[in-house]
Amino acid sequence: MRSEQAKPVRLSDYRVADHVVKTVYLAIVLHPTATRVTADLVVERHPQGQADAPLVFDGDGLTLTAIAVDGQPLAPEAYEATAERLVIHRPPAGAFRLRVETVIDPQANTQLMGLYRSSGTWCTQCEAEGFRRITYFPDRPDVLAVYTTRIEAEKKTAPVLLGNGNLVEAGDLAEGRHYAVWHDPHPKPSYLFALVGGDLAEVTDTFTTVSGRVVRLGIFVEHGKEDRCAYAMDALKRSMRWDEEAFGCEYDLEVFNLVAVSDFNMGAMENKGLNIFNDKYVLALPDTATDQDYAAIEAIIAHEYFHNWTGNRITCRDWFQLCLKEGLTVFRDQEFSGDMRSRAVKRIADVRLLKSHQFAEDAGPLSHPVRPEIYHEINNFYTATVYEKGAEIIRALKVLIGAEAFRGGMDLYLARHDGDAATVEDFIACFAEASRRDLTQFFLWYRQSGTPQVGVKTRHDPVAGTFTVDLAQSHLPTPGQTDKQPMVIPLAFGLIGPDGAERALFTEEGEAMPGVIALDTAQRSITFSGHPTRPVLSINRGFSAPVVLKTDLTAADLGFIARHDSDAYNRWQAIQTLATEHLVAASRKGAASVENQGAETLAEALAGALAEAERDPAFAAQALTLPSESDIARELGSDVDPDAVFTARKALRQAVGSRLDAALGTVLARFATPGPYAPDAGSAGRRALCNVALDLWASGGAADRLAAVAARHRDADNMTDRFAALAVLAQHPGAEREAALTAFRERYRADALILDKWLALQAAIPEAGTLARVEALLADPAFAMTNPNRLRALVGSFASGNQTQFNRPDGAGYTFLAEVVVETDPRNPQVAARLLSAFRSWRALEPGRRALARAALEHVAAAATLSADVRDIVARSLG
Ligand code: B3K
Ligand code: ZN
Repeated sequence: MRSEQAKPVRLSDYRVADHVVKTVYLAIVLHPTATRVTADLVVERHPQGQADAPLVFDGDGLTLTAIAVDGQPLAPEAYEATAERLVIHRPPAGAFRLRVETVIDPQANTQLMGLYRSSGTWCTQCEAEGFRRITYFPDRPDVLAVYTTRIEAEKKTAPVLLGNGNLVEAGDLAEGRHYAVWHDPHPKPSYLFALVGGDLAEVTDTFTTVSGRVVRLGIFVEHGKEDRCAYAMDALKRSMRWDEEAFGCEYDLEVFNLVAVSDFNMGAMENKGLNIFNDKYVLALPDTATDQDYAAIEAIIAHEYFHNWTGNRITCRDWFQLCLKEGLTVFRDQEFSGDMRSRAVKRIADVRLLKSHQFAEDAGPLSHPVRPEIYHEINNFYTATVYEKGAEIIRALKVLIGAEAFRGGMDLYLARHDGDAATVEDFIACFAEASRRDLTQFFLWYRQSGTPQVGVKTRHDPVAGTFTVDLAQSHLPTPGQTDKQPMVIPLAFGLIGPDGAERALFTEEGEAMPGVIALDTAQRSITFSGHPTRPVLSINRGFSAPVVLKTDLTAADLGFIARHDSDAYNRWQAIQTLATEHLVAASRKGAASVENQGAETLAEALAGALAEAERDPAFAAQALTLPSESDIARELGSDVDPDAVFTARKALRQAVGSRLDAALGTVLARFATPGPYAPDAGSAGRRALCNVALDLWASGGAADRLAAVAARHRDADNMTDRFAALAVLAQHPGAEREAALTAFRERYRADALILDKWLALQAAIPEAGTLARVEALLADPAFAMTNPNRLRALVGSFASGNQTQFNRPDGAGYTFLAEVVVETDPRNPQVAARLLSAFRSWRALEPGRRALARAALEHVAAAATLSADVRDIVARSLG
């Protein structure tokens, strides 16, 4: 625990390691408090490293018990070993064998980095810098070695012993002990190392790869949870097939194991051949998981699996290149889910997430480039920007160069860099080559932070029959970046005639034009010919570029797009824009009337979406979901009053609900899913539509509706419907709500993951009593301060999911979060830092709340000791 801000790491300082490790033999004797780790390493000087350099390996909290070079114990003056570093002053010039022995205490490891215990199971998390908490090592992603791991443990406590790669040997030992040896033939960086030891149940299956190799698949879970693994296994097999078909990526080991643990700092981890998961993203049964949970399981199983190529076979040269594996792998998992489900609906869900998380991050003090150039703590860069914007850039690249050149670039990248620790430059060079284009300007997407703004104006000349689109891009300053250059922004677009039909695109000179404008200058005008009548411009179709659009489209144009656009994404966006414009105006005025023209058009558009629900219920559900309070706050940009936003949104929900009352009632009856629960996208879409309709129907109607919602809650035969009805009840204070919450708690008392939903829901109630409720829940046996899932469910939902109560005008929400962060930090800095980033939009608040938020951040900054993680977030937030 360091209190001072440590020296930053800079991309420009990159140089190769002086000493690299070629092979690793790790012998690990598992013990709750004194696990012995013997590392036998083959070490070499890097040909480009500094000659005569001492050997310097990383450590973190380590105790050295023995050290030998080429079989000879080292004299004490020949080396120096601290908790944080191992230095051998004069290592041999040629290759040599180094043996290092350390003893570590997994039980005391509350950071959940390195080797730790979760419900008695030994497991590891090494990305980004956790391997150095197991043994001294050049713990950086550009040192690739072949690993063999021998794990030994008491057979009773750890009958299951798992490592990376293939099992090569296993057997019994004296005194009730046993061992297993795993060998991974693929050279890998230390962050992909993993082991697991514990008493777990196994669910098995097999997968035959495209070339006919049979891979043994295993999912390991707590005993009694075996029946909750079927969906994860199915998702895994579909992922394996899809990656062969879509990207030509075949699996490369004899086994693929996946372990679910209940204490985990994030979603999951792509360790080679041994993915470790937060159990939340593995376990699912109709009665325990919602449709959203099923979709998240499918996406995360796929994501980690896809890392086998984009991340593991080709890894990152340094942590600045994190988006090289994360952005690309998110793009791949999005494409996978799009193929498994509805493409348009998946795209809408992804853009919602991008805007709510990444746009918000990019508009505040934590904004950073997709490829940062400086960091104090790398764990704080696993952000929406690196992941989600990183994926958007790749999608934009595909729009810019076309699907064929994109696939050519991917093929080239996978072939050329297999086995490498690569850079973003290496990646983009493959696409430049495949598309024969200069992508220098495109690279600015990786270097410039902030969300570009694109202004769009249109002019119609009925006499000349021309239609002109004037485009302008602008870039707001972001931390450390004041002057920005114009970027290349690929905008997919189309022109729609008054009959609703797509018009052919011709330039003024009469030449055919493609449906993509690459806006690569600050301003640009394009004139189209052949338009005696005014067409309507549909631009940034499919959200082809991650920008904020400001168009001069009228409410009537938006209503027209909502009805006629061939691009489903823009049909949805048009409705959202209408709703957002109304809500922004209502939040500013403090008025919530829906009497202006835009509101009328919005109501018609929503009615239209509802009338079309038959064709695509999931799309209708998205259309009926109004922008969130944080979406509205982001649009407001400054002087945000969360109470005014809430009031405006609530009024609109009520108005929509009462206006569409009859249609909503029909939907509820008509789209009920018949028969037993199935998690497929079609059934999930029907449920989503019913549940958003239920919310509006209850908001718009009389109070006696709640009894009907409560009955729906009670009678539901699956978690999706049961929880959705509970969420509606949660919005309405009264006896129904409290009774339902109590019954839910009782019904699922033994199921921590379900009680997380119960905690999260209560933390999000938009009422003045919520903070007291959250504080009381801290003492509920369902909650545990030490478990990241519980903390995220209760405190994370309150801070990030409850705009009015976290931002209480008296500042008590801020004080509460600051205190939880200070309390959590010594135990788990990563989770504490993540919770603290709920302050990311504090500067956009109205002055009173802004001052209180600043005071809470300063309170954190003043804590006696802070981790590097929290210190970094607090420093940048106040910065
Ligand atoms: N690569 C991991 C994230 C590791 C986070 C370390 N703080 C999961 C993923 O993105 O697939
Ligand atoms: Zn990832």
